[in-house]
Amino acid sequence: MVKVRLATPVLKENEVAAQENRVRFEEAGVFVLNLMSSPGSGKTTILERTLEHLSGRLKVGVIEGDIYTTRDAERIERYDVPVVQINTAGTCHLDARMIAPVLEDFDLEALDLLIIENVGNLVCPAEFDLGEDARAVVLSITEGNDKPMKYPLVFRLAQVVLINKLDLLPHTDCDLELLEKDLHLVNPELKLFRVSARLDQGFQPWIEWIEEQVRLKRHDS
Ligand SMILES: Nc1nc2c(ncn2[C@@H]2O[C@H](COP(=O)(O)OP(=O)(O)OP(=O)(O)O)[C@@H](O)[C@H]2O)c(=O)[nH]1
Ligand SMILES: [Mg+2]
Repeated sequence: MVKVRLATPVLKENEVAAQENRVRFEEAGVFVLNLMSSPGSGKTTILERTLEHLSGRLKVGVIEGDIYTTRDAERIERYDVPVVQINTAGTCHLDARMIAPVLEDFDLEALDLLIIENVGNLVCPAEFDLGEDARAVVLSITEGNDKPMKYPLVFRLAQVVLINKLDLLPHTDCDLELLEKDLHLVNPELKLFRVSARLDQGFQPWIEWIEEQVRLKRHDS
């Protein structure tokens, strides 16, 4: 039998760093959301719409995780919120040790919400706790109905799934009811929101969910 030893220490180290981040977030009373998906599902577009909806309501900071470029951070900068880019230089996910140093770049105490856009990848980011309060996965309907069953971990560890690109429904073979049924088979606790980031549709329940989490976090701290 082949023994695999490498992953355990890496993940253990990550857990220690994630716990330190969590303590920092608790002290600051900031609600931290880890936004994950395959490449191109619409994380940044959803983030843009979310920032528009939350403008004047919550103080939001953003960490953008990307392998090489600063393109997503440049898109977010236009919304006049503090944003920091992390380039992972080839690594397929963010980890807790990458997050810790960039927290110095924010006035965390002044923020209500910190959104971390993870690297586009449905597999690796799921393995790495960043110290966040909640995970939201974006799943666009063009990716195929089988994704919840083929990549269950990311959905199992999430609290929310945003089913995106609803405007494209007539052009796909997506069965929305079946997709939602499979998501709930993988994780019965998941909150599901149907949205079209392009048309800015379906965002109200998502925004209300965020505002409720921020309120709860303030009371906890
Ligand atoms: N039709 C349609 N297109 C969308 C929607 N949301 C995003 N897109 C498009 O999908 C493409 C990818 O969107 P992004 O927001 O950059 O996706 P992402 O998940 O941030 O991508 P990575 O950061 O590269 O993983 C862009 O061309 C968007 O305009 C939507 O609701 N409907
Ligand atoms: Mg993006």
